[in-house]
Amino acid sequence: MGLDPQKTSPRIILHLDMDSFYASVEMQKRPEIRGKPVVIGADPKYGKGRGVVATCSYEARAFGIRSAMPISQAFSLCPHAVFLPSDFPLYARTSREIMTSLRRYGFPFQQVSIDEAFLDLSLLGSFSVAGGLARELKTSIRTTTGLSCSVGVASTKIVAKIASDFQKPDGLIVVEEGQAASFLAPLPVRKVPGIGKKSEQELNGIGIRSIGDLAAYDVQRLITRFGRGGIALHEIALGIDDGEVKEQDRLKSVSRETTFEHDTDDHSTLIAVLDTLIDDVHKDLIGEELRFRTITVKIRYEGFVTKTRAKTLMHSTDSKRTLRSSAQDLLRILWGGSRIRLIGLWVSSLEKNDASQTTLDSSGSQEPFS
Ligand code: DCP
Ligand code: MG
Repeated sequence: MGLDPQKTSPRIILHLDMDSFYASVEMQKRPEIRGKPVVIGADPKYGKGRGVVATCSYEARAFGIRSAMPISQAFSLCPHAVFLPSDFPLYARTSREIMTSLRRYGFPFQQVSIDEAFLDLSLLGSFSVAGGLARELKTSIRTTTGLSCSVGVASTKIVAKIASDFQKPDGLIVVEEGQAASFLAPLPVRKVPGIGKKSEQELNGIGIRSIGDLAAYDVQRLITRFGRGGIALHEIALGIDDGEVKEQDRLKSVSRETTFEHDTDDHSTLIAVLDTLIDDVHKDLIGEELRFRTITVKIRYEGFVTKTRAKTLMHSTDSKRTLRSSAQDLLRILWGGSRIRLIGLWVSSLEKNDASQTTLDSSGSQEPFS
């Protein structure tokens, strides 16, 4: 059997997503916290801490703790959980190790976040062979890193992503071509990537609860309601999506964003969360040995209106002080005092650091809390 794809061969896309990634890396490093509720994020300060949960172990999820929840709420849900700050350089190193091992298989590869990636396995020609490779990948990642992941295999990227999420943790779901619509139909619309709480409510409001309801809904009425996005929604529900697996330039930008569980206009919360984003982005930069020249702040208001503002420096730097003052300036310029749903920070125009260029204030050593 040759590996040449025939015209009739199905597309076979694999999506892999690490389970409770930061928390699992910490549990791997510290055997004494395995099996416990572990929460990664801001310091809870016995319930008075600001900032949010980055992620938590599945044991912590049993208490209702979730990513992006205020850390104070996580503390009240489970005060005896193990609370740990993020160690980005460690997660970035682990991620690089996993992504390098996935790349080595030689299939078209696209990393989409620190812990998830797509592979285009169409050349394998069959879903059962692809399922076998998926099992092999999972075993290999577990052997080399001790971590578990969940994998979805399907004929489109979106269905593969929904499938990888279907049986977390340590899941493996293969949705063969032709089964996508029936796999999707019973799932709540919220499972579609990009459908958040607000869109879910709006869809529920017109009687659409499951992806099957969405597939059966009159497309013209969806267009009237959601504009061109209505067509895309309808196609996703039918399992139609021709998005390709594209290799991306990992060095284009480093970013972080936080969605608030409840929209907020509290200035000190915004500053505290921006500070966490600054810390996280900066740790990533240092971990990756990168300097930046452009800083961008993004805010999303209630109702999905999103604004961004960027600043480009004369020279590249890895200075945390410069990152903080620029980000705070940009937030000041952008924010009109209204309630905010999401805040994001990214740096771009990146270049590899060269030790001789390190600026005096770049290591953060003069900053007591960095
Ligand atoms: N992350 C974060 N803040 C968020 C969401 C995620 O800092 N609001 C970080 C921590 C996660 C990592 O990104 O470990 C990967 O995000 P995932 O959405 O894949 O979440 P997890 O891997 O933690 O859990 P899951 O098992 O649900 O994939
Ligand atoms: Mg994950």
